[in-house]
Amino acid sequence: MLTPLLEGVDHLVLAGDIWQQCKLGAGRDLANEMFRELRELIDRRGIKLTLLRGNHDPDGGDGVAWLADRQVLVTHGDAVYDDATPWSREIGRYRKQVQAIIDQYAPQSHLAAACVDRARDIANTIKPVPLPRLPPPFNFFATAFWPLSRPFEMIRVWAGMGDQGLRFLRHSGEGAQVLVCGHFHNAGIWEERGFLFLNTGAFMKGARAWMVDLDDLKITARSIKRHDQSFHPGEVKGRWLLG
Ligand SMILES: [Mn+2]
Repeated sequence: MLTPLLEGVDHLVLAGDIWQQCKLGAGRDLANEMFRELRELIDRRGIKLTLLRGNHDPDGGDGVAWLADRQVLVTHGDAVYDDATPWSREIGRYRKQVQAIIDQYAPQSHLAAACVDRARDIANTIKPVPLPRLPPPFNFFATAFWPLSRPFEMIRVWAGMGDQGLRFLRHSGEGAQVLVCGHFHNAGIWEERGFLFLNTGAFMKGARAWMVDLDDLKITARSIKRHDQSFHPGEVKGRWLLG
């Protein structure tokens, strides 16, 4: 299904939160099989693969990829906020530990590499709190609305993450002009005074999935469209010349 997206690609960066299921109980075998298949597909085509880690798979992969002479910074996105996932169900329970991690990295917060390590440490600290087992649609409401601050945090971050991404790029981007990440499930383009933040959204119900093409001269953001049982590069959302 993903093959059409690999057309003409020589280096693929996957920005995290993709192999969590390989370690979880339910569906683990299928997830491992799919992940192996994906890597084979990429390998067979001679594509260089960079796997970045995300907050759901913090143990594997690098935290950042620098591209186009360090003009472009790619990272999962949980480094963008000091506390990584402010909407997380568990964050209230771990507030003290999370603050200690933030304080520990504060002197290096102007470095992207330190911010992604901070995000990894937070992801490894916060342990999932099991939800009560409820029949649908109650399970959805429990996921989305418990604790009660969660939907408000989600909306605050969802609405504010564009500006926050640009702040992160200016403060921690080490001179990069472009930040590409996912994590927030909100595909879009944010630009300010020569800085560009692209969010590729998410492959999940209710979210849009985008991809970003980079060549020697330009960077292109486009949607991903599904048809004929496979995913294809879609409409161009924006294109910029690199300096
Ligand atoms: Mn994430």
